[in-house]
Amino acid sequence: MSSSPENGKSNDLNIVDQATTFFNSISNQLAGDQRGKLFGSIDNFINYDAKIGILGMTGAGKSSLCNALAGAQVAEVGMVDVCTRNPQIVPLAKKDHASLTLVDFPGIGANTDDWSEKDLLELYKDSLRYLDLFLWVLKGDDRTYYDNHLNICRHIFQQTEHRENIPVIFVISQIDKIDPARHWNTERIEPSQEQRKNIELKIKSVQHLFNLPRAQLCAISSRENYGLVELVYKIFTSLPNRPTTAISQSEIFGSTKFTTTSVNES
Ligand SMILES: Nc1nc2c(ncn2[C@@H]2O[C@H](COP(=O)(O)OP(=O)(O)OP(=O)(O)O)[C@@H](O)[C@H]2O)c(=O)[nH]1
Ligand SMILES: [Mg+2]
Repeated sequence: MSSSPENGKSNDLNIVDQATTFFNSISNQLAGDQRGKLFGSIDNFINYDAKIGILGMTGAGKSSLCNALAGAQVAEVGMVDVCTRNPQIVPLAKKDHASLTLVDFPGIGANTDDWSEKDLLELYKDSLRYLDLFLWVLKGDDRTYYDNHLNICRHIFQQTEHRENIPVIFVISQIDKIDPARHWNTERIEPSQEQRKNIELKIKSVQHLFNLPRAQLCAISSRENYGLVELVYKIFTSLPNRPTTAISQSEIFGSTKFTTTSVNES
């Protein structure tokens, strides 16, 4: 797994400066007008149709993240059982010469009738051919995933026959549940001081485990709409300058294994 800077726009100081100025001018909550302002600016950052994959173990919060970014219930969320059955295409933003599309993948470990673990790993590996950026989602309040998770993640991203440098952002999700969970500051919609300390410890432990630069990590809560603006900043500054493949979106997503949804803001 390599970091994005060699590959993505993080190398391009103008883009980073521009993004920093832009993001400093907006509030931290991704809501209402803000979403339009943010995604309406994509053509300042890219000039192609970017495809962003959301990958990770089942229950990590991938579909919830899609919904939070889209500001609408575009993806089904499973409260108890495995949920996403097929990769789902979520068009997030579109300008004349640029667009952002999310691909919400079924989670690893799901073992459904639709996908065996082997097929799912193949589906993930195949996505290295066409996705421009990956979000690998890890559940923030999980303690036991590490060994298996790490192996699977490495297995997928060390497919150098497809790609030299793979832009991946590791998203630590559901951080409102990090202990002491009941201390979440509901008024300010942010973690309490005690939670912040534990979130920082979690970030450091994932950073160490996956051997990542801090810039490739983000801590979010989709439920509380927290950390999403920072995540979008990282997405914009990590997307490569050029698309990964010249194959059109309709060709890639035309196959029956993908389902498409449209975003109607709620
Ligand atoms: N408290 C809290 N719960 C969350 C958050 N994000 C997701 N969840 C819950 O976590 C559970 C799983 O969420 P999903 O979004 O369906 O997870 P997934 O990764 O898409 O799961 P699969 O489709 O099975 O791979 C659901 O009960 C969600 O409500 C969050 O930010 N905070
Ligand atoms: Mg899902």
